[in-house]
Amino acid sequence: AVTGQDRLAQDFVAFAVRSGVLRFGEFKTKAGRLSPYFFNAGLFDDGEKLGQLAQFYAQRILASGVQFDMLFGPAYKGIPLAAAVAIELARLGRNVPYAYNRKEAKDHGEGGTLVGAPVRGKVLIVDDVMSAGTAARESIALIQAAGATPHAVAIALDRQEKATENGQDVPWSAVQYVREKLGLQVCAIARLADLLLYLEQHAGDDLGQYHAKVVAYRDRYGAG
Ligand code: OMP
Repeated sequence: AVTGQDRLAQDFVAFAVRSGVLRFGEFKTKAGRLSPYFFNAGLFDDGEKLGQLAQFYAQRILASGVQFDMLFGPAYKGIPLAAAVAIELARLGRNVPYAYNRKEAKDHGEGGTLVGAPVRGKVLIVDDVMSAGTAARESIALIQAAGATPHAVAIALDRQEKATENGQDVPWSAVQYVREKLGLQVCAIARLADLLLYLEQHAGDDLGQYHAKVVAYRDRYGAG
């Protein structure tokens, strides 16, 4: 075994590749970068994959020791994630409330933009990927507006790349910013470093060719 290897992260990268969620080629990110890899959590698209994904999140969350009173899933992709993780945590004996937001406020019926349990206490945001951190900042603002404490973020993949501010690259990553400047705990099932280790260990097969491309991407856009 390689030192520093994180079993859960390696198993997760393998699962994401097998599921077609983690792909290699040429992709444009939200920040406009040309990336040799892309992680599309929307492709965990059947009950079995979603259930397995929830197990990875729940294991990472519980092993991290992070404190939380409830889960919050940001619209849209965070909604099934938070729901699935809530089910898995309950199955493991840790039943907590969960809530999510709508993108459009309703002006009839129950009204408002928040759905589910009342948002209070220490909130754990469950989201897919953190690149530049735009999505995380929106969730933090919503939780604060509800009078609760955004305490932590659980994500599947930390791309470990430079965040952008007003269209400019800054030297730190979104995860570093959320941790150090906003004071939230962040737990990621896997990081770019785990993905690189996975590619290194598959040097002999089809995926091996992408190792150098991902290294070049990290050298250009990687944080810290
Ligand atoms: P930020 O809001 O900038 O942190 O970017 C996170 C979002 O980028 C995700 O919610 C996705 O919409 C998208 N994304 C991925 O889903 N997977 C990737 O591998 C890369 C991105 C991205 O565009 O940076």
